Amino acid sequence: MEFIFTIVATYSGNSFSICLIIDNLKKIIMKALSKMEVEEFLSDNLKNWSFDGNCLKRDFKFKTFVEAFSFMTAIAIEAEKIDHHPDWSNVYNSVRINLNTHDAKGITKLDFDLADVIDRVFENYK
Ligand code: H2B
Repeated sequence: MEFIFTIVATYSGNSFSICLIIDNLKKIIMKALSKMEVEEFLSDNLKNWSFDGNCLKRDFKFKTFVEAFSFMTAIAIEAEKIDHHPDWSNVYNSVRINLNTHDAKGITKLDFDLADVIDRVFENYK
């Protein structure tokens, strides 16, 4: 549906739309990885994340609510840059993050990239 909206935007002269079409196509075509591929990548590269068969998961704890919220804000800025966004929840000083690629209905490289970004951001809060 979003893809169709993007095509409509192209014909109405939006100069960013060709990039958006390519991005959306990439996400639609992008194949979800198998359970084994995901588990293998996690154990080799993202040791702090787990996989429940649906999402990559990690829980984070902070000293205060403000630190937790600041962490989320920093991630939000990075997520916008790569146009890939976490599913998350915050309760006081804890943040629970779930990652998957909605468009591909599974885990893709984008989720590994975002998990890596999140781990790097977290380094500043340890
Ligand atoms: N984030 C995640 N986690 N999965 C997606 O499929 C996704 C996203 N799609 N962020 C993006 C935005 C898409 O809806 C836009 C149009 O690029």
